[in-house]
Amino acid sequence: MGRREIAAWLTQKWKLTGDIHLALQDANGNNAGTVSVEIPVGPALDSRVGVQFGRQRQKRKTEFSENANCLQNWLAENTIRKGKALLRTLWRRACLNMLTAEQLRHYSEYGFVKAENILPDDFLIELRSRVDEYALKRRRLPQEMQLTPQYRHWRVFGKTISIRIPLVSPYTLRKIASLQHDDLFRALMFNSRVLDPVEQILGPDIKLQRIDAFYKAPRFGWAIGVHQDAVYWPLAPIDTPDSICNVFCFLDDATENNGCLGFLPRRHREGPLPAQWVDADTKGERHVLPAIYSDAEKVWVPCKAGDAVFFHGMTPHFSGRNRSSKFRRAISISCLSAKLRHTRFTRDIHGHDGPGGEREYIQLRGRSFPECI
Ligand SMILES: O=C(O)CCC(=O)C(=O)O
Repeated sequence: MGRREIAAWLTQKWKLTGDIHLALQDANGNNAGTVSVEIPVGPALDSRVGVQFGRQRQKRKTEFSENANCLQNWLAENTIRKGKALLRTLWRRACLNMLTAEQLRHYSEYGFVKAENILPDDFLIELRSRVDEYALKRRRLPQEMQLTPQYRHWRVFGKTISIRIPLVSPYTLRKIASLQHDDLFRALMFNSRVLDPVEQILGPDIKLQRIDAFYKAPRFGWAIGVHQDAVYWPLAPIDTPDSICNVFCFLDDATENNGCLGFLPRRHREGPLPAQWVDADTKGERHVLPAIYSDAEKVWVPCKAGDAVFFHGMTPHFSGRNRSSKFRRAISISCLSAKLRHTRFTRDIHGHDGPGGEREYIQLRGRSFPECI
């Protein structure tokens, strides 16, 4: 394996796990120290970053044992110089994960913020082809995952008729649910590029509410009405600044013409907004009453493929129809503070009955707490 391949391997490892630890050996196979990078996480950037290089006890040697020989040759030339250069590169990339102070202020004030280029091109290609394999039924769908078709509704003589469009092709697909059962999407939901900003917002203890893919088919993909995600979830509190953060990662360019997201800025601070139940994208959705906002308030957030929008679980959001000739695909990852509690019953907090069962939430980072989710 040449240097180029090693670099590719390191990049791949970085991409999937967000960190790198190399155990070094000299030409005789003896421990020559470790190179490790701890990726900066959380708001206390300066104090949490640790970059080490030195003759320390060997760490996690098994992680690169299959590449030991080539790494050994490569690093033996000038371990320290190359190791430090590697760390500098990784360090710069690590810092790219973080939201700036201005972005954090934007999130806190408006309830959302866009972050550009969080997913590198090669990862995007893999993610797109994986969702398409499921959408085209070319990959076996784990039984815990579901393909959800679009609904259509018609008013006939004062009654709503809802038709679930058969899932004949990706053109009728709306959602691929529970992507945590797929290895690539697991890698995405644990990736530092996603979780470092989330940790800046929610703090170090994070759990997963859901990770789903959302399709909007060319011409056919419907608009999504103004709604607040967290009101559906039997959790509390849902409206503190550090309770719930959604990460909406775009796999395709998204504009107003093909279904980018839009938001009602600042309204995440107002708790559950008055809403009505409607049959829309699915049967029975809770849409914010049009009477309480104006179209002038709406802010559209066009994104490029690889960009993500981080938004609070209570931020009212929506998306338009796909009027273009191309698919708009996106992955939505909803993250929870591990300090939230089960309410068991959504009526307690939102004034309506909803599914309130307790369930396990996957730990994405940090610790869990007694009496909490
Ligand atoms: O796919 C979309 O455009 C929006 C999906 C969404 O807002 C949601 O499921 O909460």
